[in-house]
Amino acid sequence: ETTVIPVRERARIALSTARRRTQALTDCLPEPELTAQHSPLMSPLVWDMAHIGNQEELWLVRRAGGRPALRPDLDPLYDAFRHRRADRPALPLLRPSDARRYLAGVRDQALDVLASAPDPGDGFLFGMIAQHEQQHDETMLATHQLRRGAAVLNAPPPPRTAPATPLPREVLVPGGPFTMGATGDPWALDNERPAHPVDVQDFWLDTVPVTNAAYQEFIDDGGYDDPRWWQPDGWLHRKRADLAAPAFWRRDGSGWVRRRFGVTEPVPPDEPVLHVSWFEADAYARWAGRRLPTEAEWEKAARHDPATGRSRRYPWGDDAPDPAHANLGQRHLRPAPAGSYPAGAAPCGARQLLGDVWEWTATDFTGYPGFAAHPYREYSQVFFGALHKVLRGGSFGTDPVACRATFRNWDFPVRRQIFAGFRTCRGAEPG
Ligand code: AVJ
Ligand code: FE
Repeated sequence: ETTVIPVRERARIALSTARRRTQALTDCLPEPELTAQHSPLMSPLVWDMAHIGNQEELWLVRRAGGRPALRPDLDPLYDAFRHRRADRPALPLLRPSDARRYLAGVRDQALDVLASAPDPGDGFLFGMIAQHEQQHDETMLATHQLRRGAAVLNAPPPPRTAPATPLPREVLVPGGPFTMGATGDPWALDNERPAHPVDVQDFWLDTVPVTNAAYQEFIDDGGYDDPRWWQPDGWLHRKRADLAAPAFWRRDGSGWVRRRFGVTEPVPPDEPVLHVSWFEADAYARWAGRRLPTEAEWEKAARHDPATGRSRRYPWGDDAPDPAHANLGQRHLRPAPAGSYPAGAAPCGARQLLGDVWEWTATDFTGYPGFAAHPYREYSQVFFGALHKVLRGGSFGTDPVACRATFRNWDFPVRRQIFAGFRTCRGAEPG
């Protein structure tokens, strides 16, 4: 049974949910921590705050509402293409109190536009802006992970729903065509479109993401010191960056500890590995005699229903995610043990495809056949090409509004500050 929420209501809820999260991530820090740059990879949090407001002003107040600009003077400061992240602290940015006032003023107008629109249609621009704010909220959560100093965020651990008896190591995803890309999801973004058929061969996919324990075997086996496992670029990067373990890990006697949101703790063996680059994921897979799934393989595993031939919206069906399906929405500040969330399993039997950790795929980020930028080239199109690898599935830091089996994320193959892990696969012998 599904309840149909009217578009206006759905948009209002999505916007206010995002705003509560933005506030939770910024109200917990004193002003100097909001204006500081915690890592050259990240903007100061106060830049994310006003950038969220500026995008909302551009797309909801000016574009959707046709209303005059509130603060046109802010456009160049908060244009992500104008200044690199490392240069942003030196800009004459709004102070935190002014950024909060700006966010609130824009929101008042945006909600008024929503309420007074003669016909909200499918509410795409409102959905896009709610997703944009939530994407920055995940980025701000990564900034929290990078910052030094005592913990300020707190959340309960995920519930223990991992099975007592071990799951099969891998599941078979049957070959044949399936529909890739958004099918009837009005808030799907431009890079998820258009839906198109893709043929995928039979393959065996890890039932769960690669765990810390499995990843430690790669470390213990000298995986970081053996160029056989690494792509040439990856090996160069491994040398130059002196990689020896996932980010935030440190040796402690005979074992490992990790820093997680300001707390140092033993690395939990049964959790999906987190904060590894694409190069590390790719090297692990080769060491294991396997490979990363392509993006199409990942999506087929996550949504193809062999019983009906249909592509689902989520691994478990079309119903919106609830807390039993997946570890999403910053309810917990860590992945759940591998094998958790039986209610979120895909038809092929794979678990935790959505939530917990983003999963690196083998595929470069490109447009689907017939791609059309919408509503602006700078969301996706300018990132197409061999420089970025696709990630799928969302993490514990991803809000459900910005997570579905078609959602595509991307990053450079060296990046580790995002909440990324991976799973591996291998081809199946035909017959
Ligand atoms: C889709 C996460 C790669 O953060 O660069 C935010 C999302 N785009 N503002 C990013 C985004 C514009 C984007 N990612
Ligand atoms: Fe942005």
